[in-house]
Amino acid sequence: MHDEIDGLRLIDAWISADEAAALLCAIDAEAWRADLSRRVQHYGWRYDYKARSIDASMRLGPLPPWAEALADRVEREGLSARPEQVIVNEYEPGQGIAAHIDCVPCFGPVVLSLSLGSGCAMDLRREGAAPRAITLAPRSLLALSGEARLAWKHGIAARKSDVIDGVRVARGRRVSVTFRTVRIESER
Ligand SMILES: O=C(O)CCC(=O)C(=O)O
Repeated sequence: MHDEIDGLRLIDAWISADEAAALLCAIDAEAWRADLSRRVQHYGWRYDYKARSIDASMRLGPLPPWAEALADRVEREGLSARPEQVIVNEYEPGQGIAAHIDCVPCFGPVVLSLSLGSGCAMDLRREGAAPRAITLAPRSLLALSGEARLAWKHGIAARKSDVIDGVRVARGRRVSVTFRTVRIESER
């Protein structure tokens, strides 16, 4: 558990440098969607950002082999029930993601995010609490459950550098791989 936020767990070096390089290669060989301000890939289930919904028509098919292998590992290590949906986000320096709570009726109780490429600072905000920032190091796995999943918003500021332990660190290209279980309409 993280010192300050219930349900926040950050596992450094969850994968090796070789695994990270191979994953980036596999991801870059896939097609990117460019309909947001950043490029994304969706697997397992498509997610509608505007409607904030998932229904049975949005099933895309099985995860690609590299994502299946990671989902196996997540399940084996007891980090979450087996993830069924993966979103890959690409952030060039200067790009971020608005503070949000992942759709509660769409996704299960644990959200996981693997960082590839560059690290970055992630901001966490909850009404009535002081904002926090955590450092997502390359190859780290962030697990959000409990209050960290349901009560705290997480986001990444759109900027080109972060101050980490008092030192300004330039961002490079970061690719995150998020894993979720899905709660579809017919199962609610
Ligand atoms: O890039 C990340 O680590 C977070 C991604 C995220 O919050 C999302 O896809 O909803």
